[in-house]
Amino acid sequence: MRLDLPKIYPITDTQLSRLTHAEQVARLIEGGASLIQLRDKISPPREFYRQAAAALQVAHHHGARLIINDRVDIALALKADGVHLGQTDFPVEAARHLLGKEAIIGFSTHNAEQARLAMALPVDYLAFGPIFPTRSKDNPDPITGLIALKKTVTIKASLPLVAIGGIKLENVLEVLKAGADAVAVISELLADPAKIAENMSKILALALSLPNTVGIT
Ligand code: TZP
Ligand code: MG
Repeated sequence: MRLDLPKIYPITDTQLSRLTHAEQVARLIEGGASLIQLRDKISPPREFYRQAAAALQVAHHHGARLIINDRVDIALALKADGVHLGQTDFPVEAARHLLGKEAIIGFSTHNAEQARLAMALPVDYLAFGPIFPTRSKDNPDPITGLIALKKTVTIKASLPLVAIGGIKLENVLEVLKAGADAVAVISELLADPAKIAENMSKILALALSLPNTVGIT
């Protein structure tokens, strides 16, 4: 069944926010987030596991879903809602085998050809980007821009597509109008930790103001 993605898909970043994953999750949920990805490129696995366990408790207590970036083992051990994998990460077929058919598996793509090839994989959504310049990822792929996004939207057919990279209040509507089903956001939500809930709720309200998004959160 096609995954129904919320319009705004926040991703945590402990370096940027200076908050634990659980604290970020709590504030994002307060702002209306219902699907959140935990991303941690610096903590040792033991620490990421510990923090992910706490974040998952918060998320599930509020009926929100949590996706773990990269670490299939952590997702499996904690019964998280799914994993997000990149082009050179753990193979998505093997992740599906380990996590089962109910798990949400997201897969990063950076050009139309990668998105086309991903159609044959056992994944539930595609990420596509970076759409705009971003400082939240080391060695990002080349910027795709909106034209490549529009082209990819026409070929991806059956899978929901999440646009990522440099998405902010000021450009979220053009990204959604270009055909993205959802947008993933880091810095616009987390750069000011005191305003995480407020910024989440602002960008969600804006995304939901588009006519075809009514009723989908
Ligand atoms: N993958 C492509 S761009 C990106 C990731 C993880 C970072 C997006 O962060 P921001 O701050 O919303 O540009
Ligand atoms: Mg990865």
